[in-house]
Parts: sequence; C-alpha cells; structure tokens
Amino acid sequence: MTRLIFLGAPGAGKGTQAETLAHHRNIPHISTGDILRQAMQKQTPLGVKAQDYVSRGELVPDQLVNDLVKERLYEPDTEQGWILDGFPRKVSQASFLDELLQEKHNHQVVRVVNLEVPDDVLMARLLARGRADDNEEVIRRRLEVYREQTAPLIDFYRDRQQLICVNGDQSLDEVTAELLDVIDS
Ligand code: B4P
Repeated sequence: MTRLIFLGAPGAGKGTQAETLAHHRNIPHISTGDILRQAMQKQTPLGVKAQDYVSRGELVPDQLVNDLVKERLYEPDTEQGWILDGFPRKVSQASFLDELLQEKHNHQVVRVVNLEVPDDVLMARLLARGRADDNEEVIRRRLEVYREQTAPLIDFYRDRQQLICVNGDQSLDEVTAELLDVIDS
C-alpha cells in the first residue's frame, strides 16, 4: 500500500514526481495546488476565496484546504493508496491530517518524501514555467512562506521517523528512479 506525502519547496518537483509515481502505482495524485487552481478557474466559492492568497504567494487559510483534503481522502479511489502533494504545508495542517488518518486508516504510518533542491535552481525552474503565480516577486514570497511555515515539517516528520530525503536536483528520470528505490526499500 502506497500512502505518501510529498514535501518540498515551490518548484522542487513535487507535482511532477507525484504525478509520475501515482501513474506508476495506479493510485490518485491529490494536489491541493491543482484543486485550488481548478476551483479558481471555475470561480467556485472555494476558488473565489483562494484567489487572492494564491496570487500573492500566501497560504490559503487552513479551513479551506483541510476541508477539501478531507473530502478528497474519503472518495472511494483512495482505498488502494494515495499521494498527497502540497499538503500538509504547516504544522497545524499536519495535526489535522494526523487526526484524519487516525479516523480513516487507524493511524497506519504514512511516509513523507522531502525533495531537496537549492534555491537558485527553484527560482530558475519556476521562472521558466511561468504559471500565473510564477513571477519573481511572488516566487520570493512563496519561498519565504515555505521557509517560515513549511520547512518546520521536515523536523516534525524526521522526529517521527517518517521522513525520506531525495535529491531533487537531478534529471526528472533520475529523481523518479531514486524515489522508486527509496519508497520500495
Ligand atoms: P502548488 O501547486 O503546490 O505549487 P508549488 O509549490 O509551486 O509546486 P509545484 O508542484 O507546482 O511545482 P513542481 O515543484 O512540480 O501551490 C501553489 C499555491 O497554492 C501555493 O503558493 C498556495 O497559495 C496554495 N496552496 C497549495 N497547497 C496549500 C496548502 N496545503 N495550504 C495552503 N495553501 C496551499 O515543478 C515546478 C517546475 O519545475 C515545473 O515546471 C517542472 O517541470 C520543473 N521541474 C520539476 N522537476 C524538475 C527536474 N528534476 N529538473 C528540471 N525541472 C524540473
């Protein structure tokens, strides 16, 4: 059973690798960023609430993302496993997820992959992608938010012996190969 969380800075390759791995394992790839972007595109109530935060590079309020993750993890296609990409992004979200997984899976251990990539490489990748929130000023803010709010999760999961670190500064195929190697070991 594959139940994985992908951590990593903006541009570390979370979305890219989570998609590849989910396809490989035939399990759902659950990206809070993708769900928020779809909601923003369709201008749903969630999308309207999220828009301003995402465009400034800030995190969307916990209540919004917690609710969407809970709803998604209760869909039937998650029974054979799942990959969570971009959630949790704060210790408060990790605590929420703990409670949810205890309720859903009786707290079986989930593994957490941290993709490690230097800041200059992150910036270059995101500028090259050029999504709406990929301009230099917003990327700088996303990196700050990552350092302040998300990076503490590395120690949080390391202390609980759930953390696997992978070098994300390699070609796409090399990162995938290393990931498959470590999650199967
Ligand atoms: P996300 O969609 O999660 O965006 P991201 O952190 O920028 O990473 P992403 O997955 O898109 O990029 P990847 O590294 O794969 O979040 C966007 C926003 O949504 C957040 O800023 C926030 O506002 C909100 N949000 C999401 N989740 C939230 C939560 N839980 N709580 C609150 N708010 C939340 O790839 C980047 C680029 O690098 C791509 O172009 C890719 O092709 C390239 N790349 C990847 N791997 C590479 C490699 N090995 N070599 C060369 N290029 C590579």
